[in-house]
Amino acid sequence: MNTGVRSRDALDKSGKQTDKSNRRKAEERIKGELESFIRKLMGAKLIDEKTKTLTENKQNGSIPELDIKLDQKELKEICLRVREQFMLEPVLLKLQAPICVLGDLHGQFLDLRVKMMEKLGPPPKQKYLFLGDYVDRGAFSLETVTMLLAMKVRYPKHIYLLRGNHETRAVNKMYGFFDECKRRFPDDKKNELWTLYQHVFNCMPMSAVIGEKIFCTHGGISEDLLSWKQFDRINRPTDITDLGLLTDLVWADPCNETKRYEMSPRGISMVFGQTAVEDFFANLGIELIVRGHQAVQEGYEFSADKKCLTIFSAPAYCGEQDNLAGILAISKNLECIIYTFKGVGKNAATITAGGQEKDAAHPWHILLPILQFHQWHIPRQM
Ligand SMILES: [Mn+2]
Repeated sequence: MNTGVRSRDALDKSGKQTDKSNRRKAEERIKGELESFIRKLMGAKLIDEKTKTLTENKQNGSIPELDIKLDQKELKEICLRVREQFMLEPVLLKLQAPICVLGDLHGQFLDLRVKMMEKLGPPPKQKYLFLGDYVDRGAFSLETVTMLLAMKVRYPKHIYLLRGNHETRAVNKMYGFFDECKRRFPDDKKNELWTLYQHVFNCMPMSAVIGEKIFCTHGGISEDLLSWKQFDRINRPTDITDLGLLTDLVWADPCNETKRYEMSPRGISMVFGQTAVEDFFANLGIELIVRGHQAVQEGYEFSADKKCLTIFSAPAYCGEQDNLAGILAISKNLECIIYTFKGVGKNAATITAGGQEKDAAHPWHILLPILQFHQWHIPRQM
């Protein structure tokens, strides 16, 4: 026997073992870091006494602040990791219920966290699908999108994030996210952080099918979408331009005055009517479309003879409207329940004014009751 070879074998083996255990240690460390990042955000509070009792939205030129600091390095690490995670998943997700579906959030971080996550339970307690539009308009785009991205890396099977039209370079440069990154990281002269988020957005999945019956996307259906196989031909990373399938998936709206498809008054993409929806259902075996993209007063709204449901999850949108937020909970047998919530802002002020001194630091906790309850069944074909 050649002892030299044998000892080399032994070395290789123990080398591999060390590799494995190092990798395991590194994975555990990353998990721990992600969990502490999520904990930090789940515990964040507003620091400005004035804004706390008003609303988390920008008001009279004052921008509210949280009592936590975001570390640029940490954000970058989460972006790089979640980008890999998105690339491991298909562009069209196939998901199973039970699952909670949320629509547009638009940087309303406290509404998301306090009214929704704390009520329903964060992942992995609950499985979530988000329909996009995490950033822009609200004061906390960075917290909103990054908390969800961190949850995606840590609990990839319990949270799924679709892309909205605001998860595109051209849109979030204009409507708040770019300015927020600049304001909060003024030393980042080349906008590296903002650019890195665009790389993440360019890898996000576009749509999902739940239980083979419920089609979920940010905007709507497309005249060009005739087969699921089309999703396999979408190569990521990709930006979204102003024409075609990807554009419709994040920009289209339902319209009760239209039968099939017509040009959208938005000046981009199309509106779709009931016949278009029925053709889509017949062609692809779908029984319900769930989408976000429009600020609806009750937090949810049906169109196309209840075949299309809009879910909007930013209550008191921009601090200017008094709309409710909606959440769709889908049970294992595809029973759908819509919950609606008020925001943490103006209503919280009313309650604290009523003398709830003890809860003043968290005025929203006492405003949790479900305001409305709706339930209907999707007719399942046997
Ligand atoms: Mn939108």
